[in-house]
Amino acid sequence: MLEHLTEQPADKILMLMQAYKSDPRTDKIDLGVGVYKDPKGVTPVMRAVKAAEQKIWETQESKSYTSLAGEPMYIEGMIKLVLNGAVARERISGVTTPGGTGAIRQAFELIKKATPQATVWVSNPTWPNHLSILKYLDMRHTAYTYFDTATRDVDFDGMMADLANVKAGDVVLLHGCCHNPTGANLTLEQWKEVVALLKAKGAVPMIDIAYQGFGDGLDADAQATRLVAAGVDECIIAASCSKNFGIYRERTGALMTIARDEAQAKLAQGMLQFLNRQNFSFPPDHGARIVATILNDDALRADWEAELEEVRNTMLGLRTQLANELRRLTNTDRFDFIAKHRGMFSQIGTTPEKVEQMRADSGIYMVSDSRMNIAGLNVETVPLLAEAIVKAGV
Ligand code: PLP
Ligand code: TYF
Repeated sequence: MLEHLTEQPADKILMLMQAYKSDPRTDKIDLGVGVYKDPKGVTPVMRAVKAAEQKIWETQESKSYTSLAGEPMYIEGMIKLVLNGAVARERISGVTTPGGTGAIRQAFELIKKATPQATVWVSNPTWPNHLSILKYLDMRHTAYTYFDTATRDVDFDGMMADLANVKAGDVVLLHGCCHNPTGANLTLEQWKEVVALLKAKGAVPMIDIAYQGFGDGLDADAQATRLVAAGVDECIIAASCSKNFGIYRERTGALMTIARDEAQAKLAQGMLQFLNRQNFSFPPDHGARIVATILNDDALRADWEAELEEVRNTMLGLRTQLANELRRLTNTDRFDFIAKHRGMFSQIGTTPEKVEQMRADSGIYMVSDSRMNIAGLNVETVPLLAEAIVKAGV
């Protein structure tokens, strides 16, 4: 049997992680995989997460099964965190999923079940796993223009021109904030235009929100998602807690749908639970319980929000420092976009050859599409990166 298997394409981001590990240089700089690192290069367990785990350890009396949707306090907490009342509760359905990726996977399966002919539109570029899962599920998909490689901003005219071709029932996947890999995001005004277009076309927006709190703040980063959810009849939201709670390996996400009315929301809830049952039955609980514990305890929540703000501001500080350094070295404003981008990533817009040159010459690891993880830097390494960028002639 196993001899019939074929080798599958590897994930270039995960391959880069391995390459970095096996590089013997001590002054190498890891700007690859999207994991937050503090100035010492450590991905810390957040204080509120430790405290919540202790509370759970002290009070939990059973580890029996929860329910197919997972812990209700978690689902309610996530609905509030992401949507904060933007849509009537009875129109929302939700389940716990293994990470944001689990939510994306189940969302695609739900689309396939409901409207097998629908085309899923993804930004060009997008997170590689979006495409990989769509291909794996054999679903129709196509790309819409997103990034302008000259300005390193969103090519909004190009995006709207492409989205003018969506058909009723098509699904348009949008990054709720902190676009991965580019770092370039729509303004709220532009989001409003997208909502109006999708509504006019009868298309269904699907929001992937994996970095809430990493861009402009917890509420600011959810504004676009809330605007979309409130502005259309139906919507799908895949949320991840991996980054903003720093619980990557716990695999904690949520899939939510917004339906036209309560009756359709019940149908959707049934399908979400059915999909969980087919794929893994009960969703993982530990991470979801940590999140629910933090969101429902005033002191833990305040501490989590404070630490998340520290994380966000650290990345913003690094962005400003790098943009200033490049301004000084090049005597131009060509790299000012780095300070304008939001989230962990910026795509600096250069060739794979120049990315490779920076790796070979300076031990700088960024993804071949020239995406760098800002959190991989610190105050000391920013000038080294700036020099390497200039030396490579980016
Ligand atoms: N969506 C995007 C755009 C991401 O960058 C990630 C990152 O890991 C995810 C979803 C899913 O994250 P996870 O499955 O680790 O929660
Ligand atoms: O884009 C990133 O780097 C993060 C982490 O298969 C990640 O989203 C990367 C690749 C992958 C899973 C997660």
